[in-house]
Amino acid sequence: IGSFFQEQPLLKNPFTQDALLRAYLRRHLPVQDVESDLRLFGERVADEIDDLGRQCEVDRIITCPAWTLMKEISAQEGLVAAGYERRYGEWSRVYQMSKLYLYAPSAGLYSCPLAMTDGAAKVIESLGMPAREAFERLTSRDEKQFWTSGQWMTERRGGSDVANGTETVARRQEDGHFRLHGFKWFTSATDADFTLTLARIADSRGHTTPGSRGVSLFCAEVWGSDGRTNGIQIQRLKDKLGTRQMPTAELLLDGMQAQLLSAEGRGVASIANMLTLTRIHNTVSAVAAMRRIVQLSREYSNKRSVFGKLLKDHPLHVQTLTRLEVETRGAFLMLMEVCRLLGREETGGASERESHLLRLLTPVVKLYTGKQAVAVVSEGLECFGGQGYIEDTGLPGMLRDAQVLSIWEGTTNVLSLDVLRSVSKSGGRVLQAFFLDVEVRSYQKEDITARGSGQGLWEGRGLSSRVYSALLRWSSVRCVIT
Ligand code: MFK
Ligand code: FAD
Repeated sequence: IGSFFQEQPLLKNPFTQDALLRAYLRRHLPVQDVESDLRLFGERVADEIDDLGRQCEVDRIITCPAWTLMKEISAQEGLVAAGYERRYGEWSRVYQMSKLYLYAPSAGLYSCPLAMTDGAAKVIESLGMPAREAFERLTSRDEKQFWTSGQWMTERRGGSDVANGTETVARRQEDGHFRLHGFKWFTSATDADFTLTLARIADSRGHTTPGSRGVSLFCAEVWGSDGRTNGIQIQRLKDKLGTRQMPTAELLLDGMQAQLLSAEGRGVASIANMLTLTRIHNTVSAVAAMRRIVQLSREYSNKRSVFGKLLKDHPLHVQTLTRLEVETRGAFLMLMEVCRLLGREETGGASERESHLLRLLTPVVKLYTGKQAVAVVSEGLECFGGQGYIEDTGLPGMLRDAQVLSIWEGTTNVLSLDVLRSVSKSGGRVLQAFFLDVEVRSYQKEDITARGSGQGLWEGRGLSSRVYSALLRWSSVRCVIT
């Protein structure tokens, strides 16, 4: 974090500080290697990465050295690779996302390109490896080989309504490749090596098919071997409320050479795998932001003295911290459940019920935590009094960055409609799976209390079924209102 006049809260190892994460892993993934790796990585986050995160600034698309270092760290630490090496079988995603959860709040938004990189790898894998070399680079631990990916979907006429809003046209070349012409309105982490994008294939007369059936999925390298862009003009950098650590640009595609990835006309359905992954990453960032502000607020409460005693000794302040803690714990458990289900599905161990649950819970957890991150971080800033509003502390940026979490990767209402889509496409089976899950859990009287902090204050009991019901009810209410 930044600088304080008061005695400053210290960012300590976020892994050793996180009793819930440690308890969760001890229970579900009790592997010494994982514990040691996350402990070491937590030290690296506190001692090295957090400082780099604050240095990340951009000017045009010249990124700072810290941004480049973040890319190297991401490869070295296997922040994407871990999801595909599957070293811990069905728990590999839990491991990978635990690591990203430690990383995200210190990473100067490098979590964004990693989310898209993971999503691109997932799409390539799910389509049977039509771009094997790219897949190997996207999932590499070698910093010289490692590529990041963009996700260029949004155009001026539509970010939510991609199927109707896509105007980019793809012209087939004699060698089987395509040249893309169009305008991409929002492209984040635009310094990426590679990208997935959508376009309409023109027939020999230059005509395209409207609507979803006309949209196909492409991949492309962003830079040529001469260091110049691949038929791309950077039109403008967005002047944003937050996420200022990374470039978000408007791009003119002026003959970008691209490879068709999906079947023709299956672009929207094919990119859905990317959306599943990036929405889970979004949730990681949301919950991690909540955890970080709670950790810092709690630390500060041991240091700031008001009305003759430390903040931690004022019951009303402790009540505020406790509410934030409970909210964060609920969100964390929901996130981990989704990661667990993803890991099971990817390793072939998921039952039909679990696949339905994954489909249903992914939009629910993204939309819910996107909103909660803003509320929790905002309340967290207040725990620092006036200092929470002062840029020197590094805290206001957390609130600005949280605000995007409910907008990108699908707004709250669009995701509420995605919940309805999952219900209708499955003939209601996602809901049956959900209620069965709740029933099974209440029979088992599963106690998800995580102990270990040594203070009863921080315990949260039996949240799972209540959190699930609340999230679903909340989402359904929004759908009905919509
Ligand atoms: C820090 C962490 C995160 C950082 C990443 C940040 C950087 C990137 C920021 C971005 O914002 S990238 C852009 C993100 N854009 C969106 O999220 C788009 C929001 N819009 C939607 O989600 C719409 O629902 C969508 C465009 C996906 C579909 O709208 P349609 O055209 O009304 O969909 P339709 O016709 O119902 O479905 C088309 C097909 O897709 C269907 O398959 P079939 O053709 O086989 O029937 C659907 O089942 C399938 N589909 C749609 N959503 C799906 C899905 N399949 C699985 N899962 C889903 N969620
Ligand atoms: P609109 O679709 O116009 O939405 C406007 C409002 O209408 C919203 O409140 C929405 O909830 C509501 N709405 C839309 N449809 C419905 C409906 N059917 N029913 C009810 N309400 C509805 N995109 C990329 O492709 N790649 C990127 O890298 C990228 N990076 C981004 C970075 C930042 C910082 C930001 C802010 C955005 C980024 N985006 C990116 C774009 C982002 O994904 C879109 O802005 C988002 O999906 C919303 O689309 P839109 O802006 O067209 O809003």
